[in-house]
Amino acid sequence: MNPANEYPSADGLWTGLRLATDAGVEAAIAVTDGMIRWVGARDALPAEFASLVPHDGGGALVTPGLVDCHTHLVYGGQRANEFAMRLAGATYEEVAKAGGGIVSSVRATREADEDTLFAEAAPRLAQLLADGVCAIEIKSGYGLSLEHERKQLRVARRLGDAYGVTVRTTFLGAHALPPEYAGRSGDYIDLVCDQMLPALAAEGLVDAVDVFCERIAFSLEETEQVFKAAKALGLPVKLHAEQLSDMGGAALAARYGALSCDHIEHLSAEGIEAMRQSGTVAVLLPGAYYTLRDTHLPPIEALRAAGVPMAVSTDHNPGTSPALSLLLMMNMACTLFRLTVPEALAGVTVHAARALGLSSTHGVIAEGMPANFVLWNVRDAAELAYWFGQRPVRSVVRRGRIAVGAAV
Ligand code: DI6
Ligand code: FE
Repeated sequence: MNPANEYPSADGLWTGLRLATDAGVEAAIAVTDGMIRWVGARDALPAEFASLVPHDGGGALVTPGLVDCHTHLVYGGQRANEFAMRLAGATYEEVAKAGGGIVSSVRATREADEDTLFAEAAPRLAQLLADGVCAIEIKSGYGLSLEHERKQLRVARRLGDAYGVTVRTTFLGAHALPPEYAGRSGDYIDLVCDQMLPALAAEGLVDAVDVFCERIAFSLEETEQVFKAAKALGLPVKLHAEQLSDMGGAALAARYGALSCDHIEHLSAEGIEAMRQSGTVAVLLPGAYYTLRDTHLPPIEALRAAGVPMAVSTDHNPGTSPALSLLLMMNMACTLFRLTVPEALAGVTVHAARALGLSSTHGVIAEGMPANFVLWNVRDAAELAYWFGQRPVRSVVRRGRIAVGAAV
């Protein structure tokens, strides 16, 4: 299956557009060889682009292609049973301690072969893409052995090829302690650092390295050991930091120049200052906050005051965020976290791209960048966050191809 082969070229002159930043003026975008050659007010279009094949945007609002910068999209099975347990009163930590949680997805992922994992993840990816996603991060972390982590990362790469979407793979071998290492956390981290990560990096399967730094996962010292191994291989790091408690993970990650710190409900003032200094993106994950019925808000006002860029992502995973709509996450980021609409839009575009090290190719509509943009059937950019359960996509141009919507 390779749907990307079917997408028509987006080369040509796109007119009848309104930019979210300047919606009162008709805008145009010139695309050749899949690249944006020019963007601006239609009236100012250079003559050299006037004869390109026309694409009529019909007055649509246009935004950069969305970027989902934190997902655990590839896994076996699902965990609706835990949803029921939580409804009956169990907490996430209690579910994990009862043998559920991440480890139950590890069992199902290990049992599934590569084709099965691909077939299960593909419709989930298709849902996200239908919302205008043009780049996505996919983490490993449900294999927890070289063989099974490799399987997940290979599926992530295959999904990118099949759907013509930019996929950044993140190695999250330090997600949970596999059952066969019970009581031997140090030995497992040695395996992650000395064998799994170097082997998978050598196979070109790792774009970044992540750790779940938490009471129910790995300590600060273990996190630093993984970061050192990543740095030795020249790989950028990111961190699941301060989700359930303040472990000091964000400050550590910032010392290693992390691309992002994610979750951060319990982020301290020191953590914010360290992230500000290192230019680390704060990735907000309202789907997990909502699912876990968390009440401890991330320190949005302090992040805003410090000028730390805030991204918004689905955190799609079978346990704490079975979310398949980045637009819904924009809504939740506004409603639950009190982001403004422009902040939420920047959170799923320019800042999300930065959280993946993709600032030169994604997150903005600019000359010289690959054509990744979305046409929306809305009057006002606020509608992208206002509706929920609505998908006002008119067309998605992804990697220079019209991936969603009729050719116009
Ligand atoms: N934080 C999360 O949100 C996911 N992993 C993590 O470290 C949850 C993963 C799961 O419950 O399966
Ligand atoms: Fe996560």
